[in-house]
Amino acid sequence: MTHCILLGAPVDEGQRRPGCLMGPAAYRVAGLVKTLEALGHSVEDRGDVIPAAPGQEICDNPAVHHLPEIIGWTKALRDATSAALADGMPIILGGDHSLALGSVAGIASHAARLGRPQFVIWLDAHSDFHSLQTTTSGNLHGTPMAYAIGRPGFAPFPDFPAPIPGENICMFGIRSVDPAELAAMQNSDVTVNDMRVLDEQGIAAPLRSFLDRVQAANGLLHVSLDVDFLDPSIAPAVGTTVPGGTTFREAHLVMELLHESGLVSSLDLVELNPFLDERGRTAKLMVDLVGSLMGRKVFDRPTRSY
Ligand code: NNH
Ligand code: MN
Ligand code: MN
Ligand code: MN
Repeated sequence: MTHCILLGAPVDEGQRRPGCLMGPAAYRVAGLVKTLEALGHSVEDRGDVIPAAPGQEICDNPAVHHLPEIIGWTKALRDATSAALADGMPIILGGDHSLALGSVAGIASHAARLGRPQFVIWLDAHSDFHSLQTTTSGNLHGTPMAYAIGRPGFAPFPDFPAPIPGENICMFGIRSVDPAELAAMQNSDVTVNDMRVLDEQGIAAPLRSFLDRVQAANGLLHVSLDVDFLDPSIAPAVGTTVPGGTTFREAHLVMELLHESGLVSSLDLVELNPFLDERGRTAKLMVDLVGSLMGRKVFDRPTRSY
């Protein structure tokens, strides 16, 4: 059984649709603690992280907004996440995806301390691969993967502790990539399972081949789940809806396979905007997906030997 550590990350400044700051409260209201406890896990809710005081950081791309605030969140979430990893499995309750600038930094520094390779599975409609120079929206939720891989162009941020090699990063659900992100990704070893791959091969085969690699490397695995990974027809509570997302069963299957792998060591839940929800259905779906990730199933199956 797992000791789950909840870290609220009410980050709203990484995009322009106010409401993600209500995400941590919505997960608590939707029964996240009960769901985890019913599966036999222990839960410690450390409350909402307090961001570090914003400094005077600037960058030369005028589109970028709320840079000092996001740097403040990055430092605080990095430290809170890496501290939590010493005691259990952090579950970061977002908050927009810019929170992953901090959570993934904390996770990478913990892995470096242990001397184990860090892997990341990015479940998202978007690749979030912009540097501060290439973002045209200026929304910093579009940047955490580029920071984690060690792309140049993050000078005002603290140095990323131990950049994650591209071959340790695998994306699923991708269907909206800006030209500058595409160029940078094509220059990297990141595995991009876009929706076309999932249409043709299903989600299980590419996921299993990635999990086999994590297992073979004795890696730690961080899961970053963006609400817009899901099709907006089942998950409307997100500012950046993109049609053609994953179905209810595809999403649960990912979570079930991740559970069976036994490899997951940390989780981000990001981009939930409860102000855009319909009677809490998106919050509840996200909590149910965490249930599948943490072992809820209808039938017991022999665990695949990863
Ligand atoms: N690529 C776009 C941008 O940088 C969209 C990013 N939006 C997201 N990412 N929701 O997950 O603005
Ligand atoms: Mn995202
Ligand atoms: Mn997204
Ligand atoms: Mn988004």
